[in-house]
Amino acid sequence: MIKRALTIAGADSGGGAGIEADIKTFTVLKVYGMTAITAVTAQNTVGIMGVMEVSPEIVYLQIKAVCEDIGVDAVKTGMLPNSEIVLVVSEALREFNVKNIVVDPIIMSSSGYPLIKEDAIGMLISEIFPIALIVTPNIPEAERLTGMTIRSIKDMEKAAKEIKEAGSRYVLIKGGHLGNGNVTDVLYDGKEFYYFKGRFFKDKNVHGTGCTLSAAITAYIALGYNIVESVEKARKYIEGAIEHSLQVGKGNPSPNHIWTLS
Ligand code: PXL
Repeated sequence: MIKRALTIAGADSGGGAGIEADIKTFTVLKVYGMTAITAVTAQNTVGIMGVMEVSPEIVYLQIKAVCEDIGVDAVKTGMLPNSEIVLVVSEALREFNVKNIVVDPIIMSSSGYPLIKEDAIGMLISEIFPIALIVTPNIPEAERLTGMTIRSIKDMEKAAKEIKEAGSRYVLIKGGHLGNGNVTDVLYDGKEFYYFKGRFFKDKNVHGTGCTLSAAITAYIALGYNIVESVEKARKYIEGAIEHSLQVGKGNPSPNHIWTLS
C-alpha cells in the first residue's frame, strides 16, 4: 500500500514553502500527502502580506480526521503560529499515537516575518520536542532555541547537544547559514555526530528550502528508510531543487520541487 505522510504547517500562497512545498515534495517522492493547515499566509516571492491563524479546534480536527480514517506513516510539523496550536498539535499527536514525528521549528520567514509568537517557542520545546523523532533547526533557529551564537561546526555540535536535552531522538542542525562554498549539516543521536557535506549555492536565496528538506525527510521515513538514509536522500533532493530553482516571481527563487521529473 502507498505510504502516507501528514504535514501540520502553514500555507504559502506563493507555492515555495509551507504546506505547498510539503505536498509537492511528498508527491514527487511517491508518498500520499495529507494536510492539517495551521495558518494561511498571503505571500509571494517578495514577501508576506498577511497571515490568518486557523482556530486550534480546526487544527485538532484536521489531525483527528486523517488519523482516525486514513492513518499516518510519518508526520512533519512546520509553522505552529501560537501556543494554543502548539498545545493541540502535541495533544493530538499523543492521542492518536502518531509515530515518526519530524519537527521543523519554524521561527521566522527568510524575509524576517515572525511565524510563531514569542511565548509559544518555549512550549514548542517543552511539548513537541520530547515526542519528536528528529528536530531540524537551521542556524538562526538553533541560536534562538539555545541562546548561543553559532559560527562553527563545533558550535553546531554544542547547540545540537543542548537541543537534544529537550527529548527528541535526533537533532539535525542545518549549516547553510554558515555557507562558504559548501554546507555541512550536523546530525546528533545523543551519542554520535554524523556530518553531511553538500554544495552551497551562494547566489541563490531560495525560499522554502527548510520546509522542502523536512518534508523530504518525512517522506523517506514514511517509505521505511532509517534516519541517516532519510537525511542523506532528502539532502540530495533539496540540493537538486536549489540547483534548478525557479525564478517564478520578482523576488526570491522558489525551489524546483519537480526537478527529478525532468
Ligand atoms: O520557510 C519557513 C516558512 C514556513 N511555513 C510558511 C512560510 C514560511 C516562510 O515564509 O510562509 C507557511
